[in-house]
Amino acid sequence: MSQSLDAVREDRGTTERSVETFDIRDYLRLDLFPHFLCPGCGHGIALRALLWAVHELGIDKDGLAIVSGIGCSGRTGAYIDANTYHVTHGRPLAFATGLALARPDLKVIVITGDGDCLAIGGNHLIHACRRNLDITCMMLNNEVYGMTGGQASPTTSNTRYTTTTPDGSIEPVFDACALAAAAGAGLVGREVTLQTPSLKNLLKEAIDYPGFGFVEVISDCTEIFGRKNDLGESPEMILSQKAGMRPETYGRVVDEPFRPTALRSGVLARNERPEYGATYRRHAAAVRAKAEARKQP
Ligand SMILES: Cc1ncc(C[n+]2csc(CCOP(=O)(O)OP(=O)(O)O)c2C)c(N)n1
Repeated sequence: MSQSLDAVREDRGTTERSVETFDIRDYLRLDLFPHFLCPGCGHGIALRALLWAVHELGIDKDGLAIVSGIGCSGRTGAYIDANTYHVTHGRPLAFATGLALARPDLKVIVITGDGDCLAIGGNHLIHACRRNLDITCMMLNNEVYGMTGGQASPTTSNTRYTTTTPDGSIEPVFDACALAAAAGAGLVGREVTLQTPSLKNLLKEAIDYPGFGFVEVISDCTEIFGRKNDLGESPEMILSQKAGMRPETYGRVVDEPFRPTALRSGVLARNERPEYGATYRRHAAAVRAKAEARKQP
């Protein structure tokens, strides 16, 4: 057994939060373990990166609100020992919008999947980006509807086999980051799970950003998608995802909306503009003041 977090801090004589003091168990509902993810699923790595980012930012668990939709991706939220809301399929951003407006004191983080966020929830995504409300959205892209047995999603790559594309998918895919940037998200980025420290840093930047931060995590569904497409085990899948990335130094620009092959990683777009919650509260205060003034004799 490793030392408790407090004991480690005491040893170091510091409250600084770093990788040495990060014990993921401090952020998990261990009574829910064993978890339900398949061996090799990338979603667990993304969850670790997210909690590591939360730890390094020093976010108090009581002040953290995790909102997730339905899917293997959404289910990961249930394991986090914080305020968690597991809402209907496709709606975590709609729920999070209300929560962030009503409780600006909370750090609101959405965990969603490519199906949850881009298919049934696509409408909510573009409007969340448009508003630029202070929410972080971590979208786990495994190219498939994992939880329901492997149907095609809006990010299923061309020619890939799924239960709904038995002869190979022929639909063009969404580039989620291009979509989010075009719809006005304040900060947009992408990372593969293999680069866990980089993913953690990207998530830190998105969480810290006062506005809508969208992070696409290239995850892997080894058991269903990988098996059906003969992509090997998790290590092979993760390595080929990394090999498919273009280095960030190619430019901090988003890809074509319908990407042909490779993707870029890192921070891909910044769209600095006012955060909607503050604008909303100022507007509401002005409306209230006007109403009060009208009441005066
Ligand atoms: C209204 C509604 N429609 C459909 C479903 C069935 N359903 C559950 S999860 C899911 C897809 C999830 O896929 P994704 O968001 O990519 O997450 P993953 O499981 O791959 O992590 C679907 C279609 C549902 N639960 N509710």
